[in-house]
Amino acid sequence: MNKISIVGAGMTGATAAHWLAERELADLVLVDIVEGMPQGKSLDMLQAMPIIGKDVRVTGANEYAATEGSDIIIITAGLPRKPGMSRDDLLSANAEIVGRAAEETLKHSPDAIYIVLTNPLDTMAYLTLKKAGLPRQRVLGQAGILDSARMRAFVALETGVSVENINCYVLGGHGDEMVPLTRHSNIAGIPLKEYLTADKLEAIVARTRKGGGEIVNLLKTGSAYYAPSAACAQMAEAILKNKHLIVPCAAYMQGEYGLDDMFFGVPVMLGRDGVERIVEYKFDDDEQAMFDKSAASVKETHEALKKLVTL
Ligand code: TXD
Repeated sequence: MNKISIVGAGMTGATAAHWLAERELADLVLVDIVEGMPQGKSLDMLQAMPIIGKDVRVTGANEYAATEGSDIIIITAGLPRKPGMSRDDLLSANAEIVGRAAEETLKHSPDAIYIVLTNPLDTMAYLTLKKAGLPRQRVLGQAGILDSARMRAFVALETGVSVENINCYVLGGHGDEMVPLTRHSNIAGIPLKEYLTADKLEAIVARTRKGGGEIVNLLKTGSAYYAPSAACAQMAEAILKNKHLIVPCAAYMQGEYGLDDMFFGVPVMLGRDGVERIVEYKFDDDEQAMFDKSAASVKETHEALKKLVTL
């Protein structure tokens, strides 16, 4: 059986475990600093397995030793946003937490592939890669599947067509400057622009960009977790089943799209080795301008990180 360890057993981490257990992909370990909480949640989840008929062992711990020999490490430890906060406001607190999680887990699982969720996402993935000194194949950030799913859900609400027929691609950094590619998005192969008026499409794009903030404002005490953790489970499945699935993920750029030494949301082919390939779209001028703006914003957060920690 494969093994997946999740560092941070809060809303996103525990819900990721839930989705992963449903997929019967791997034994699961939840790690958190709160005493008893990961143990309690995992025991509860373990007791759900006979009911849903999945042979998955779920354990909880406060120590990293429990993550020994993991195939995948998911990092969701850290603070979430509260109303009025941007993802970048979380930088200094989360950098310390994620840096330590990356270093400690690597000691016990030298071959693991990392999926990072903690915000500010692109920069926390960058930190993980640098702190752990890993090749780029083995570090991914989750953002693009979620941002694209938000757009898909809004298009489904507007058109009444099955979510399965709706293909949307949102690239770029995981922030308000993200890049929804309406020209590449379609419903069963028909361009979105033929289904929706320009106004409707624009409203969907705007709601997608602020999709996370809309939920933060409703919840008031935290941020979204069902959809982010479902996205994370999809990535883990693509890796463990060696699916060669192309999905938007944050990956380390080495010249692709003209970007270097930074994480950014691009279409990535996922397989057993992690990042197998980065797919390059051809952009028109407007798309390129959005892409550049988003990249500049992510670069800025990377630079802020470098002032805080030695990488
Ligand atoms: O799509 C995405 N990338 C995201 C990102 C979508 C949802 C949430 N996203 C980010 O993940 C969010 O902005 C936060 O930075 C993290 C965690 O969000 P979550 O909503 O799960 O926050 P919680 O419920 O507060 O859980 C965080 C847990 C909590 O149980 C803490 O005790 C724990 O992290 N924590 C730690 N665990 C282990 N080790 C350390 N040092 C630690 N510090 C805090």
